Amino acid sequence: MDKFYFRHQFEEIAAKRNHLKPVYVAYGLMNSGKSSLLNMLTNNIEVEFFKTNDIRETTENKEFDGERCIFIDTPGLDANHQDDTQAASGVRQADIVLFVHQPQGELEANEISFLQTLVSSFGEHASKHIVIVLTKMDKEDAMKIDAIARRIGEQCESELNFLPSIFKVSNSRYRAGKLKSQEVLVERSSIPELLVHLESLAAKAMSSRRRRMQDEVSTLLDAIGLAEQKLHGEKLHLQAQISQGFIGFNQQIGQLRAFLDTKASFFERI
Ligand SMILES: Nc1nc2c(ncn2[C@@H]2O[C@H](COP(=O)(O)OP(=O)(O)O)[C@@H](O)[C@H]2O)c(=O)[nH]1
Ligand SMILES: [Mg+2]
Repeated sequence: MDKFYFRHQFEEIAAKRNHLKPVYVAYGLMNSGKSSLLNMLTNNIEVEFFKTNDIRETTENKEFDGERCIFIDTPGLDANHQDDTQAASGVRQADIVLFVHQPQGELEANEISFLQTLVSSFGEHASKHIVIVLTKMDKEDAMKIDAIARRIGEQCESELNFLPSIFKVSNSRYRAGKLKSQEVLVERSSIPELLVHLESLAAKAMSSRRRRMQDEVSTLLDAIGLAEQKLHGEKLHLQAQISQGFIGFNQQIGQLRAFLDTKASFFERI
């Protein structure tokens, strides 16, 4: 940890202060339906804003600056570990995280480990900031999806000590409903329900953001204090080493001086 690290940390915290709107970030495995979900939530129904079916070529996040909120799409968690670390560093920008999962089964190990990062980042208020969204409910039997949702709830509770809200949605059904003006499909997609929940979270997001930033700043100041102490210790150690190194040198100089004095007195006597 050097001064560049600390400066970067401060800049990340400061960047968040600049967003005046709540920031939603979608995370999840590749192909889980993140980009499709964000297109629905941002009302990009006919023409997609977030590219779906994307072959993961870049690790860049993509941002939609809406009237009242900002939505950020991320590339996906499973390509390689390096990118997961990068994704995790973006967690600071998020007020609300949509953790997207396609319900073929329960949460996988790398999903749990990323959720762990998220839960620790939000601390005791994690449930107000992280929403688990199960997509593609049109593809599976409702009973099966209910069972998976229950299992995921258990995994979060037992492995992360975290009780999330879990929504089951269908992006395709919502899209079809909107395009054909079929309200029944729209309702049955459960996206409207999710939107209401997200709005209620956004209302509280700004005050939480202030509290989180204060926590982050004090954690950072503590880390700087520790680094300062460590440097001070290293300085004392170096000083001791240097003076230790001089002992031999001083002895040699002393011997030389004594020798020269003897020689000088010898010459004086001549
Ligand atoms: N049947 C169905 N397919 C979906 C749904 N959401 C996304 N998909 C499809 O799943 C694939 C991956 O979606 P995408 O949004 O690109 O996933 P991402 O990699 O997580 O961003 C695409 O072919 C989407 O059309 C859904 O709710 N139902
Ligand atoms: Mg995508």
